[in-house]
Amino acid sequence: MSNKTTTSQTYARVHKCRISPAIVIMVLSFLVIPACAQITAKSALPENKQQRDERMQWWREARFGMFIHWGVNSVPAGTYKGKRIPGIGEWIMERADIPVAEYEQFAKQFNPVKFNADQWVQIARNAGMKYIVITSKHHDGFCLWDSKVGNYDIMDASPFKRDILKELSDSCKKHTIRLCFYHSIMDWHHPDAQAPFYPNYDDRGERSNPNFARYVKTYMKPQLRELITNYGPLGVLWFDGEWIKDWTEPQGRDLYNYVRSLQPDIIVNNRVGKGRKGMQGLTKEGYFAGDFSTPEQEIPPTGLAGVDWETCMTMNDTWGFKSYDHNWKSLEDLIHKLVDIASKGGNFLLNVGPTAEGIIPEASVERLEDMGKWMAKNSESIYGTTASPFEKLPWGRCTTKSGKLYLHVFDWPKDGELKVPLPRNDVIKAYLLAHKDRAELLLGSDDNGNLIVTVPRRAPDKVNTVIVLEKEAEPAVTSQAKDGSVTLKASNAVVRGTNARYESGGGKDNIGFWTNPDDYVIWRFNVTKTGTFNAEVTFACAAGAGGSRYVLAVGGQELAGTVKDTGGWTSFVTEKLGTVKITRPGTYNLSVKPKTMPRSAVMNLKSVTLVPIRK
Ligand code: FHN
Repeated sequence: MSNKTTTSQTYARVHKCRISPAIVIMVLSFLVIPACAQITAKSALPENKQQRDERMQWWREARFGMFIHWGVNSVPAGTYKGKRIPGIGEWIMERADIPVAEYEQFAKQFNPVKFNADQWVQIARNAGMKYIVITSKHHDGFCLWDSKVGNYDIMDASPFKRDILKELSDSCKKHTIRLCFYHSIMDWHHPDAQAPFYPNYDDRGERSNPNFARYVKTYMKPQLRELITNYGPLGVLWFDGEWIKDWTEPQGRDLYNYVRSLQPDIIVNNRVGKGRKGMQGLTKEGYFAGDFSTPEQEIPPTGLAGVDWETCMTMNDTWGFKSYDHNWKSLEDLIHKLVDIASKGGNFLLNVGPTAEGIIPEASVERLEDMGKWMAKNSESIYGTTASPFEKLPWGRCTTKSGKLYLHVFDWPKDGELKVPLPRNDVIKAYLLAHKDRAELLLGSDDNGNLIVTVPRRAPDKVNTVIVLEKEAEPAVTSQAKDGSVTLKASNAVVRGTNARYESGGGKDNIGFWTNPDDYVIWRFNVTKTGTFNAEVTFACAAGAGGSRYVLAVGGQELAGTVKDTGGWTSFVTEKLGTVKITRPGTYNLSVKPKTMPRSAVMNLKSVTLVPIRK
């Protein structure tokens, strides 16, 4: 029997083998198991925070990936029977109401002889992309690999007869790019899935297929096993099409655990289950399967602390190739989007839609090459960075990495002065990231002590010039004691400024040499038990050296103090300055800043203690 079987036979063959009584029992057991499986699936792969952080690390540091939407839909390329079909190209089967048997004719024409996996991988790599997510199977059901589970694939249903995913897998290994697969849960070709819904293959979740569970068990899961075991290890499994009625959260959880049981360190997006909130893509409150959120064609308005998310976006208006869609985003727009997303702590998955010949459109290649040129000089400000500490910046965005702030200047200051809402003393030095010798830029401050960076008159890079601020080290975080108190010792403080410094020995264990009133002291501490606290300052001051006024600031509250003589630089006394309220658990900064220094020095500061007031 030739393998050129018709659709129903393609899958029926799989089905027919079940008629025997053993099969019946097996099917019944299958129906029973799922319920409990889902329950057990919930805890099939316990993982603590550290293990999860290790699994997610490469992905979080990568920040930039290539999405590839490719398949049979690139043959009609947006036109059907001479008519241009509106909307995204990969939906032509649904949008033009093309019957399965007719659509299969396009598969017979899908022969991408110009496909070159190395070339594609190089294009991604040179653009600065760290991973590739390709559509192993999109909604139209066509599979880009040699599947032994079904015949609607590149080997059996098209004249190409080369395993595209195999060639990509080999190339990604060669060029150290992570290969990831997009996989559609919705399937407009499979008789047990949405094929019977013709012409409304995607009825937005109205209709149900009584055999859908069989599609999941005998087709989708076995194909996922093929993809993970024969083409892996994979970076991410990027599910989609989960909005159909026949797909449920428990099935999503089960599939999540099934996939991770095949490759424990794989990462799975939040479209494996029903947790996604529409195109905004964030995961709903509550327990939903999936490792990261997936905003589509949009960027969250603000950073999302502690949330793993990735915006996927087209370079024109379609994911799959459309011969007449030339509405390409500009290079400036694409770089600004990459930076905007990184500044909010997210990843950018930028799409290409290759032609039916296997060519990535020139307009995409050009833009990726130019993005690569920018990344070649500035990728330090993208890879491994975290979200900006600033709400909004009028001239651009900011990304951070240990002790460094990367200021991404989109709108260059005409007066050559870049204003940064940051205390001048928090910054050691500033330089242009892409400048060959990283010459230091002049630092100043405005009347409020906020930083002003003097920059060249003309923007070195008109799209986005990155200025690096090397920050003073951040203080180590002090934890709250069991009794709820917080003791901030001088040894844990960080001094901002020139003269004051920590000194120890000879009765000293304090911040001393405080002869510059611009110098100030900072601590960082963590609170789990909130409440009202007495703020107590332990200090010493030699006779006649007192009188300096200072401010203790924490959590948006300020307490004023005046240093009195204590009789010697090591005669420490503790003084209650006042009370402060800490209403929310979290990590806080506390600073002690002089306002005046009438004598030669401010004080020797030993510690600040926050003592909880018992109700
Ligand atoms: O329907 C798909 C669409 O074709 C494309 O794959 C995008 C990419 O994220 N996802 C779905 C629409 O949300």
